[in-house]
Amino acid sequence: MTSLNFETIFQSKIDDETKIEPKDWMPDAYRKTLIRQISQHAHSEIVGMLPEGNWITRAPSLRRKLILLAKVQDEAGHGLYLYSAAETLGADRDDLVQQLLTGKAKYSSIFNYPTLNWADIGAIGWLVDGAAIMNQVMLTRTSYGPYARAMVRICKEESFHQRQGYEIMIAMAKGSPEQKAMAQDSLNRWWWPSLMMFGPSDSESTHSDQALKWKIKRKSNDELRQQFVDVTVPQAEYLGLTVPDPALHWNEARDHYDFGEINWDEFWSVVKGNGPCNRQRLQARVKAYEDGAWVRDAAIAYAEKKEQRKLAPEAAVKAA
Ligand code: BYC
Repeated sequence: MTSLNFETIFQSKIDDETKIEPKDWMPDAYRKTLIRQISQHAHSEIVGMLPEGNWITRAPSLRRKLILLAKVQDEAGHGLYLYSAAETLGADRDDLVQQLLTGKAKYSSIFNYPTLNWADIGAIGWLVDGAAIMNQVMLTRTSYGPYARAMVRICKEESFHQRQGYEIMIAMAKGSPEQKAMAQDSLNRWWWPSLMMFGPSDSESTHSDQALKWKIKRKSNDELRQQFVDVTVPQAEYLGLTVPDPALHWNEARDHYDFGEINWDEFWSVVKGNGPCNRQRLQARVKAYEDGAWVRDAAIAYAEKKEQRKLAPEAAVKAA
């Protein structure tokens, strides 16, 4: 069969909503795009543990500590499913990790902002996980089977994360005036970076057109961002908090909120490594990798020993 025929079969599967599976033929560029996006997504989950991990020891009660610990552990699990999904495309996990540690790989801009107080943990769950779900629900229908299936479980956990964040925000916003002021301050700091999570505007997005044709993405960056604003503004109103955007207003004709211009210079500066915490985040990951070397060595030594034991009876039979 010619590669043209393979390409036709591939595209007809996409058109018919049949998932592409690891052993199916796929264009190199499709494979490359998926490895790029899935590995960036995995790195985001892993680096995303850091801002919240910072608050596990300082959570205000045992209940809050247990919930936060479970959430941060979930993010590690998401990272692992996603690295596994990238491996089904032939990517080498060690290579992907090295790309993260050397600063070559991207991860979500949002995790380069600091968590200054407990209200930030509420704002992350509410806004960051809220934005992540908006994007990931779409990805449960992505055309690559292993990625779509990983997203189903991840979305269930993310929806618990979003609710735990919103519950913290309710407690803070309905608490003392000082607590309400903390909640407002964290909304002020996290609102715009959360909108940036959806990526550049459609006119600036390099990968969107092709990703939409291949049904890797099912909605554009701007569509998802609008959906997020529409869902989140009433939630802020319920909390009695003000979204920090003077241009925000309901547009009757469009049936959507209009909102102000994102500071794209800030977005690209953070993406290029110059956000408030980029260096700190990479240093933390490098340290974790180095500190974990003995665990990897021990796991490899154990696997080799187990393999040798399995082979030993066979060797004994041969020798007899
Ligand atoms: N930050 O052509 P575009 C979570 C890059 S974590 C940094 O629109 P695409 C959580 C983009 O990579 C959830 N870089 O790209 C964890 C590209 O660069 P390259 C994270 C960004 O891929 C812990 C360039 O800009 N979710 O839930 O079509 C605690 C041009 O962009 C960003 C995912 O990763 C950004 N925000 O669309 C709490 C979802 N945006 O590769 C929560 C999976 C764009 O050409 N990813 N760039 O060098 C996606 O859906 C898509 O990759 C994006 C971007 C919508 C993010």
